[in-house]
Amino acid sequence: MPEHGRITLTALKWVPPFAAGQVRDHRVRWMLNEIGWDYEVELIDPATQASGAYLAEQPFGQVPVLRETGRPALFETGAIVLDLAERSGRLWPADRDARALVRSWVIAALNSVEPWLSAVAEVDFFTRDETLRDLRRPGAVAAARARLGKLSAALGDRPCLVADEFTAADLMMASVLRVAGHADLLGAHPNLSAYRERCLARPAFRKAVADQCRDIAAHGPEDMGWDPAIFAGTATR
Ligand SMILES: N[C@@H](CCC(=O)N[C@@H](CS)C(=O)NCC(=O)O)C(=O)O
Repeated sequence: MPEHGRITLTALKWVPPFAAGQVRDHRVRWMLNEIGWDYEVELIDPATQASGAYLAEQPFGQVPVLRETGRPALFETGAIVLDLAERSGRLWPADRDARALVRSWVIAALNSVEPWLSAVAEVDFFTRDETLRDLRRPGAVAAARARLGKLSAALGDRPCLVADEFTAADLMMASVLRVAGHADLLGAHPNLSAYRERCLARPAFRKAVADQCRDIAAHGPEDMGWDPAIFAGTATR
């Protein structure tokens, strides 16, 4: 029996340059690269995202979806990464209690850390009104820094979040710690910065981001059905 069926991952055909390398399918690419399972990528556009067939796989029309022959299509990066870890036994501790902690940390990354960092990114990248931005930014940054302070204390001087080995928990947390990476939110916590850099130095991560950026660079806003004038001066090719 082969270890897995034929795998296809969905990703966006194009995003503006600030988002290239950040789109969440990189997490699943990273995990698949760590495991060494082959996969194909289907690049999609808003028309596909809005189609009934895609919404039946991903109720919110987002990427990524992981399709595998003989299995239901999976969505939500946390669920996909945990599923791949469990099935492959990679980035997945042998000890049952350690595995329970990996689940806790994957969910903590997505539920207790990412929203605070996303709030800063949301202000910086998507709030056009300068007055509103100036009003909201200090609070968002302070809240993110407070949350990262707690994470820094929890990590302490350990190399990884669970069991002193790189697990799916570290993959997800390091990916989350890239959100709002432009804002130097980790500056006050050298242990967190070093942790993030250690995790992101892994070849499987570098390949995931390089592959995503290559796919995006091969397309433009017109491939998403968007007016290129809106993105004038930002095209990546
Ligand atoms: N919670 C979801 C979030 C997925 C998500 O936000 N995907 C974004 C790209 S990073 C997306 O598809 N955005 C396009 C859209 O919402 O139309 C997950 O972790 O899989």
